Order: sequence, then C-alpha cells, then structure tokens
Amino acid sequence: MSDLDQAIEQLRGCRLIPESQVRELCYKARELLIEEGNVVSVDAPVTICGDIHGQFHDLMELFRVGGDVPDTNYLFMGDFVDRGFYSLESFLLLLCLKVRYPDRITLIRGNHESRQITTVYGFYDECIRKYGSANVWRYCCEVFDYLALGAIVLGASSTLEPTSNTALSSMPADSELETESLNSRGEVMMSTYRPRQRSSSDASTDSRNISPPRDISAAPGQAAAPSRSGAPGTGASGDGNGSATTSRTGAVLCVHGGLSPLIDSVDKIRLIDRKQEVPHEGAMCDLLWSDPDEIEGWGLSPRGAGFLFGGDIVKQFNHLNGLSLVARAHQLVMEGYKEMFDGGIVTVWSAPNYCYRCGNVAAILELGEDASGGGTVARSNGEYGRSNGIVTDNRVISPGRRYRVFEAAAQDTRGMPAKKPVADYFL
Ligand SMILES: [Mn+2]
Repeated sequence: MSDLDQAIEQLRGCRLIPESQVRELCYKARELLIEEGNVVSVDAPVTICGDIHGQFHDLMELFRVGGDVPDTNYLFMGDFVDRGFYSLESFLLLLCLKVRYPDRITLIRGNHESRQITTVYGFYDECIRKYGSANVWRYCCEVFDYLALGAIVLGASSTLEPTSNTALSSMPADSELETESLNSRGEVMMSTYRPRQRSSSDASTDSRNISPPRDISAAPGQAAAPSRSGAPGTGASGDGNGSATTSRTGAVLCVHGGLSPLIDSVDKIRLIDRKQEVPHEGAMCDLLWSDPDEIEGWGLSPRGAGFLFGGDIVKQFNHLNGLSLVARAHQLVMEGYKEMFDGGIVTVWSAPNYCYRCGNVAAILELGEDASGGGTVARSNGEYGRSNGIVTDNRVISPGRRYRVFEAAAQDTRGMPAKKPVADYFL
C-alpha cells in the first residue's frame, strides 16, 4: 500500500496524518491544481456537492449515499473548511483523493478557502490546536490559492433513468423524467416530468428560427404533461428551434457563489489571475460570494462581498453561454437543494444539520452521462455559438437531475456542539 493510500485509510478513520506528510501532500496537490484552468471541464457522469464545512462524519455519510471515490466522480463546490470541528480531516481527505484520483474528483474554491476567513471561522484555530503551529494552515492556504474558480460539466444526459417502477408507472404520457429526489435509503420521494424532447432527426427538417422559445413538441392535450410549472432551464420544455444540434443537453456551470456583473461569459472567468488570496471585490470575489435572489438585475449583498442577482441575469447568462444550468452552493437550504428561476440555477448544500444545530438536510446532485453518444457539445462551453444579435440555435435542454437527500450521520461522535449560535451563520 502506498503512503497515499495509507493516508487515505487513516483520514477515512478521522485520524490525522503527520505534518511532514501534509506538507508533501499539499505540494503535490499544488502541482496538480496549477495545471487546471480557472474553469475545469468535467465530463458527466458526475455528482455535484455543496458546502462541507468540516463536518467530517457527514462527509462520510455523503460518500455512503453517493458512492465512494473512485467509483463515483465528484465535483465539490468549495467551503470544505470552517465551522465544523473536522476541517483538517475533511479537507486533507479530499486533497488526498484529488492527488490519488485526479480525474475522479474536482475541487473548486469557496469563499472560506481563504486566509482571512479561516482565521475568523475556525480552521486556523483547529490547525493550531491539532498540530501545535500554523504550518499546516499555511500549507493548506497555499493550496487554496490554486483551486479552480469553477467547472463546466459537459455531456450530461437530458433525461433520467427512473429509479423505480413506481416512477415509471406514474409518468405522464409522452413525457420524460426530468428530476428525481431520493432519500438516503434510495427511495424516490419526488419526481418531475417534462414533455418528451424531439430527437434531432425529427428537428432536422425544421428550418424555423423561433424566438422566444416555444414548445411545439407536445401535441394538443399533451401540453399539460409537466408536473410542475415553468419551463426548466433555458427553453428546456421543448425544441421549437429546428436545428439538428439543438436537442443536446446544455453545459452546467458550477461555481461556489454565483455570477458577477463583471463577467458576462465563461471565457471571462478563464482570464482571471486566480492564484492569490480571495480579493475583497472584483470578479473572482463575486464568483465566490454572490447569491441569487428574487430581484431584477443586480443588488447589494448583505454579506458585504459579492452581489445579489436576479432571474433575468441568470437567464441571459445561461443563454449567452449555451448553459442550461448554474449549480452553486454557498447558502444553507433546509431541504438540501433549491432550484430557482425555472430551473436556471440550483443551490446544492451538503452539510446536514449545519453547525450541528440548524436542523437542515443535505443533498448532492447526480448528473448522468448522455448515452446517445456523439461526445460533448463544443458550443456549450461558452466558446462559440453565442447570439451575435441574431437569435441562433442557442437553446439547450437542461440535464436530468437526480438529487440524493441525506441527514446528519448517525452515531454522533463529533464532540461538543457549538456552545453559542454563531450570528452570521450565512457566511
Ligand atoms: Mn460559502
């Protein structure tokens, strides 16, 4: 067994590795991360996770529910540390897995992966307490500086294979499964459907360019098929556009916080000089700090960093970049996940019973692989295919989304709960 495999074993048991090994691990991790772009490309299938915040035992529960690395591909959207009592064990385990299986696990940066924030919210103190000096904290912070700012998931399937026959039998006619919500026992708690997408061959003879998106795929009487209101994603409720390439799943952008008024394309994220402490303002700061909100346009954030952004902003960003969905973390959601703006953005939160007292459940989001073949859609990574003032075939279908909801790990051996509620827990 290699040193790395042994370190993984040890950390899985919630036992720390020696400082010298942490130093070596962080060095190797940095070498890997330095090669990654600001926006990592990730192929489906992948399981997307939100905030962990040092809740090690819940991270173990996450792996139990979602599958182990490397059997399952994971994308963690930051905030590995602070708040919980096991930031070190959680982050070092994830880092070990990254170094051991670089193509199986993607880590992007959260606003807590910062010197300034970790000094205030627990990780620094934990390092001092467990290692007796700030060395390990310093090694980890150097790794933080190299974490990617976002990821683009390509090649996700637009539909879900139903988990159970029950889901199949309750599926409306001429519709397909769009989202499923499962509990930690794998039982389907909720399903949503949308009208069946026309295949690209059906569409190839249709030369119309229709804007705004219009659903012509459902025959009269079948239009009521979706079991929830609103078209998911951008134009996802049907293909009225007529391009042979339209009925492909749009890419999914994953960031910790959200959008920035300084960033109108995925390409602009790629231009940021990210290898630094998280700045107090600017594009990099916004990506890690912003939140979606029921407003129009941009608003000031009560966090004091980043911005609030409305559904119109999300819709336009997704459209211009060939995206069907923005997946982000950063905000506590009592139900573990929350879709907003007709499914244009989703918050995924993976720290159950946050701070050992919030009483929330957690979730992870599974995106399946597009089995129809043909590889990924190049235009979906924001490179081209944008509207140049003319509405082209920019409409994309949102991926099928399977949420696995889970509760805090049983057998709470996590030590004392926080003595005092922390006032600004939303940070
Ligand atoms: Mn956050």
